[in-house]
Amino acid sequence: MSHDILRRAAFYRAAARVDQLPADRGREVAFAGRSNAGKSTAINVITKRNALARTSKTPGRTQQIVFFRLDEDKRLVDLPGYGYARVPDEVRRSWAKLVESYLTGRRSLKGVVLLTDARRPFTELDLALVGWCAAAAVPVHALLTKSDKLKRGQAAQTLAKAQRFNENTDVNLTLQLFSALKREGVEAAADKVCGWLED
Ligand SMILES: Nc1nc2c(ncn2[C@@H]2O[C@H](COP(=O)(O)OP(=O)(O)OP(=O)(O)O)[C@@H](O)[C@H]2O)c(=O)[nH]1
Ligand SMILES: [Mg+2]
Repeated sequence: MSHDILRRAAFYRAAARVDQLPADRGREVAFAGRSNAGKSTAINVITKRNALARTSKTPGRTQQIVFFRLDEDKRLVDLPGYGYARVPDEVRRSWAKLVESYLTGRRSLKGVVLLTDARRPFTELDLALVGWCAAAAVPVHALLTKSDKLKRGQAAQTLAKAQRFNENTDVNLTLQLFSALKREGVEAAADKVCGWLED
């Protein structure tokens, strides 16, 4: 599958409130996950545009939904991270409101890429997010990320365990190992994203 369209990504807009979202038409794919899981890094390696999405060593910084435009009616979306302990309750509540209403009310949203750390995948908040997606009938593709931090055998075990876990839930999500650092699984992830964008 050609991934050319991903290379055209350019910053489009940021929204801190639902009324700031761009027009809900065309097709978009969103990246979600805990703070520091590697959402922005994944967007950069998948688009092969190194400085596109801002990455940081300080988790919990981005509290906005950031839109990248691919063409007239296709977009990638960087969702604000969650699960960062040192965030005031008020910020946490406004995060939940923004992300839940985006996920459940967005007609152009065709799929969510969920970044979850391969060393401790599927935290409670990850599962809450998967639940919102399931309620909205939005498919989820999980990237078990930072797989470079695991030995090969451990990574394979983690994947198998996550697959078994997935078979025992009613939400159906697909999953794979991913490492932005070692460029593992980048093509497979880009295939998934392009498939959703093209339908
Ligand atoms: N080892 C390793 N580190 C990674 C990988 N992907 C991202 N990181 C690092 O993880 C940190 C966080 O990455 P970001 O892409 O900024 O994470 P984020 O999910 O966008 O974080 P927020 O915007 O705060 O929610 C950075 O220091 C990255 O360099 C990976 O595959 N392997
Ligand atoms: Mg980020």
